[in-house]
Amino acid sequence: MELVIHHWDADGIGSAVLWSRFHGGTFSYFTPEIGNYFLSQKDREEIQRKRADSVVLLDMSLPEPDLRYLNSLGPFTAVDHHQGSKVDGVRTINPTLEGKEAPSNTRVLTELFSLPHNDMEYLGLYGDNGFKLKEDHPLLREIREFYGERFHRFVKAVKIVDLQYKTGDRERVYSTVKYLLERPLLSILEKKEMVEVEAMVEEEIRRELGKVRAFPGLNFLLTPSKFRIVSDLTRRLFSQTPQSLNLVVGLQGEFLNFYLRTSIFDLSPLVRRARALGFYAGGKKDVIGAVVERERAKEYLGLLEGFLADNGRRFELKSLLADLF
Ligand SMILES: [Mn+2]
Repeated sequence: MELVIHHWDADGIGSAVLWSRFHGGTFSYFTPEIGNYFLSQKDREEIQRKRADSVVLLDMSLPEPDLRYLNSLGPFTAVDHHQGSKVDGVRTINPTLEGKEAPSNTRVLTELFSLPHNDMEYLGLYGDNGFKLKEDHPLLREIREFYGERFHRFVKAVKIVDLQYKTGDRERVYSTVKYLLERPLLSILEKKEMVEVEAMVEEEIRRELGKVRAFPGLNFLLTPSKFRIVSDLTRRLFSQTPQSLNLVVGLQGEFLNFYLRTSIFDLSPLVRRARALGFYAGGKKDVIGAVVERERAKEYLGLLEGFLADNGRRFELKSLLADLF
């Protein structure tokens, strides 16, 4: 049995399908705890229990120690298109590391296997890029040409596939891989169990938004939801109050998921500072997201408070989360 470890989003799901279809054989599927771009101790135990003959990692840039760990289990290959560093001794296929264009991992696999253009390729391509492609972008034109009058149904199907992980339920992600191994992408629109997720996620977002605490210059929400909607919640708040700090904290097992969005100053120095301190953080100018071990939550909040103070805004963030400590 080969263990396919893949990202939980549309590109990761499409990649898992392409990989197993092309190679044939028996596969088991695994995605790290949703929201974590690393392997937790629990993840490692589950992977080890599977006793796979070989392991492949698709569409996920894991930290070097995790790559070394997977490599130590037996034959291991990583296929990816994210920025990252090449780890010596780990078989890696990643055109991005060679400075080549790779808009999705499903496209990397399609080219690697010399396949004709296909549904899974476009699932990943649109899942990763669709929302940011301008009307006249060549990729978008290519997809429109491929689907013709079915284009709108395609877009909807990608959205449905991509939404499954938002429930926080990995089983839904695995079911989607299995479904797509057997049936065409667009048929997912007739599958009630898949389509219902859209309304479930929307309802959860609305319910959680009702709990936001508004302070002068700050919107704060601590959400216990098992849904992976912290970034969506932050984006919704930001769209209403871009001039405030919009901070959402999600409870995620033994971790806390922090998201901060604002337009009042550039957050990218904060992203760099957080990473330098060893936090799993990412983001850009107007957003920073981080997954933080509970024991380091105070330290992370201290970092935020310090950065905000340097920019002339004083907030007592630690007191907002006092219940957790
Ligand atoms: Mn991807």
